[in-house]
Amino acid sequence: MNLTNSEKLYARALTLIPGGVNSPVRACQSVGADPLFIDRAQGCLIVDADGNRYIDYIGSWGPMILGHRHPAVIEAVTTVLERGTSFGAPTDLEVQLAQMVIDAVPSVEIVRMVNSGTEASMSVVRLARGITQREIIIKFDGCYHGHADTLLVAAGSGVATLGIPGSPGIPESIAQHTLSLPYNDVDALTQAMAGKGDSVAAIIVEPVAGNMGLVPPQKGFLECLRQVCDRYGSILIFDEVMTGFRVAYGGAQSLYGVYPDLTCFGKIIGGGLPVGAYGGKHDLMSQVAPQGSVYQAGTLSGNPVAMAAGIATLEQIQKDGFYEALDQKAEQLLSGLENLARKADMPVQTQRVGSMLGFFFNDRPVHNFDDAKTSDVEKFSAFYNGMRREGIYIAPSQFEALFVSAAHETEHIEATLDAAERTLAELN
Ligand code: HOZ
Repeated sequence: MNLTNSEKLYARALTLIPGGVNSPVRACQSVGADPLFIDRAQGCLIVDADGNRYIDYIGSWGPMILGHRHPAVIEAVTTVLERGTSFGAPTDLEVQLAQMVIDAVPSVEIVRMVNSGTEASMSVVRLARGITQREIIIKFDGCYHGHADTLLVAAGSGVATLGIPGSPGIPESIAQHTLSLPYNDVDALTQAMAGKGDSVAAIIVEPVAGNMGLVPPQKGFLECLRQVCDRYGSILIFDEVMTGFRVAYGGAQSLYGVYPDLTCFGKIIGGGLPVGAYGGKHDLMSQVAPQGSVYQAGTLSGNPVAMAAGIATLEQIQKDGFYEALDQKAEQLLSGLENLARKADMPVQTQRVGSMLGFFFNDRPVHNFDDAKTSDVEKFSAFYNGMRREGIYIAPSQFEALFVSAAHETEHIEATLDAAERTLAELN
């Protein structure tokens, strides 16, 4: 039997890399497929190692809001390469990106650059515990904040996709300080805070949940988080790794008008290179070393190549009308999918915040992780595989979001809807 290049690479990768991949979801295990190995991408198109072209709705899991290889990003990266790739010392570029993040995000007065979203959320949790001298962290079922020990409890994304409750290797003495509550459940939250609020260092939340599929906050949920944190002296952390600069230039906090004490960033601010960041009010962030005593460091933090890609990306997306145009494309896709599902008599739940979409094979509304888990994952697998055969590249998990980029044009969305129509017809 002739193997494809992706199959050959995967077979080799399996002998060299755990599970053949460097991040679990991309192994495509839960949809019963092998991963595609990617050769290159341009705009909203991604090309695998066998030369097959796909319309890409993963967008590197969020960063590629401009599409792949946007000329401004490529030029910025190429220019900075003439200066060097890493100095382990401050540069003008990190000052420039910090200024842009602070100007964009209402609650951020000062910001520290790191290398990933995981690093950002791990660092804010340490900071919150250091400031409050408390241990308990509240998170929400199905929210994913990276793979730091404290936060890998009842998590979304790969943990949800693989259907595992947590991870071996996290000592009970650490996990016991993390309390996970149902998303969008104001009663559970107020009750938990009434019992333990005085010991809660921080509440961390994805203001729009994007790691259990896409689940928007219901009216009053984010407001309630703010209220209980103020009442009990706990720190409110928004994990805007996905939503920052995605659902609006100022992130979900500017969209909903609820402002956290600390915010985590990643994805878009690196323009496709590895960047994370965390920031907030001066009085809290001044506790970070070397100004304060809460330690956090990194050789590649503020890396000039990554900073240049982030700056170039933010310069493009702050242009007038950028988000309006992007949201229109996402709405065209979402309403098209809704119509097709109705026509095919297929029960689906669709949700959208800006250019992030959720598409659940479920006949009931999805407001939290328990709801998301009642989705028909077998139907999703069949849909994923059908769409992939049609040349449409969506996340290989019911518990991830779809991302539309500025490079998706009407013709791409129409082609996607044609593919979805054929695929849904096959599912019936
Ligand atoms: N956990 C991320 C998605 N929510 C990244 C998955 C990957 O890169 O494979």
